[in-house]
Amino acid sequence: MSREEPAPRGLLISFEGVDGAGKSSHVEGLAAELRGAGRDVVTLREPGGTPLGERVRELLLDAELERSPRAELLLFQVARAELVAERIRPALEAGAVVLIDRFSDSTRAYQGWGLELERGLVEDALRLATGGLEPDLVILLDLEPARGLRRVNSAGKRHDAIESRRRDFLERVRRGYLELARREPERWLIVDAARPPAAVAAAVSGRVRRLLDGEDR
Ligand code: Z5A
Repeated sequence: MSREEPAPRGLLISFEGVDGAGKSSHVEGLAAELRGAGRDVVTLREPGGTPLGERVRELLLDAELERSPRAELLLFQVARAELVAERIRPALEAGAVVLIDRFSDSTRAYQGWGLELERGLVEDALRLATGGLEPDLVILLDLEPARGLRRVNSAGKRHDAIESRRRDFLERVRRGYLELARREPERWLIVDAARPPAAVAAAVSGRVRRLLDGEDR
């Protein structure tokens, strides 16, 4: 884990991918499996997870509310700073496995690649929010954006401010994720999220078990 602040003892595992890739489903599935094996597991999602973060989430997902790219970048970091301080660091210090539905790489992919904000700005904002905390493992559920949106729509979920952006935005986001994964293959797992849920879950579970057994640390 790379960090600028004291070393937490638990493990931080993030799930990333375009909308509808299956992150929420697999966070819950993996949490159930790990709890069944006697692990202390905390599940979180971004943006949100604290009273302040949930208020910021409402602002961010409000399709009627216009925002500039920099304002959006900062709003995500407000929610994240609170989550890191109030939930993630305490859980890691207590030795828990923290499974989080989106973390810093969502900002890199959506605000960096998607909105095309300068990389240095994005990294500065992230450092402010996280103090340098990065996941031990990033699980990228890789899916063609159009397919993810079809899944979201058929699940009856609303089309929020960010989901309603054009397809070329989400194509850039996907390319961003794949580039991030290519740079750090030892810390990222890319799973083909077009495969059936059981196959995706098996790939996720195998890699996480190796990490927990200490083989990948
Ligand atoms: N955002 C950002 O821009 N910058 C940031 O820093 C952060 C976030 C942190 C949050 O939206 C938005 O904020 C998001 C990024 C942006 N952009 N958008 N839009 P959210 O939290 O409301 O939604 P989401 O994160 O995009 O997740 P989602 O729409 O809930 O999708 P998901 O969690 O990846 O998928 P799911 O709910 O688990 O599955 C969707 C459906 O597909 C469901 O019916 C499943 O049963 C089905 N499914 C799942 N896996 C499969 C497989 N393998 N086959 C078939 N069907 C499947």
